[in-house]
Amino acid sequence: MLKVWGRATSSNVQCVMWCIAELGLEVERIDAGLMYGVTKTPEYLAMNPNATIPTLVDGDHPPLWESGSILRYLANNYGADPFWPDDALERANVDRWAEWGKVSVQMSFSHPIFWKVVRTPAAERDTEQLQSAVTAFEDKLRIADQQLKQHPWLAGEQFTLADVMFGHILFRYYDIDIQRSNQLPDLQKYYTRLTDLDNYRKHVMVNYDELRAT
Ligand SMILES: N[C@@H](CCC(=O)N[C@@H](CS)C(=O)NCC(=O)O)C(=O)O
Repeated sequence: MLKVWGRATSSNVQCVMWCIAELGLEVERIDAGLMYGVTKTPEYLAMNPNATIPTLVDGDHPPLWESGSILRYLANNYGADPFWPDDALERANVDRWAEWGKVSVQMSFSHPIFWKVVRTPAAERDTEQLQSAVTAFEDKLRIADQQLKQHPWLAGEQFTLADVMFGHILFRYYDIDIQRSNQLPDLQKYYTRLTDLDNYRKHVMVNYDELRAT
């Protein structure tokens, strides 16, 4: 049985929970982080010295942290071709898009945009800085839009780990109160396709009011 520590409103927890659901595995999720506490207790720090979420424990194995490494562990241990291809080159193709989504794309969204809009009181927002962060983020999304013009899924013809590691960011991008580009038509269609997936709706399209600045 898998155990995941982390609140349902954490995007890093969401991609792990979505992946677990896509792999059809059973999991228990334990609320932790921010208002839920837990992460600074000695017991938690013994599992994850970073005091961050998510942390995953699979049965009797040692705890894992860093969502990217958790996702690759899940795919390696429980995933199958084509979600996580057997062939090294095909896997590397999926992995480059997965890494790109989880690192390059997420980093230019979570703190510079989502955090600034949702966690910062309106009076303290720097509109100009926010708009330039959105422009830089959309420059990255344009790369996905071009790829999705030619293929239904991010790494090609099949739904893969890359869609989980990239796609989980899109709910918040399309949901928050920002001025979005209307020049990403294939990304928009892809997002609509993601919202048709039960597991995406359940684990990613999660209300994040508890994160809002008061
Ligand atoms: N690189 C780490 C980042 C982990 C991280 O910063 N998680 C955030 C939540 S998305 C966190 O722990 N925030 C503090 C908290 O919720 O208490 C990963 O991908 O797992």
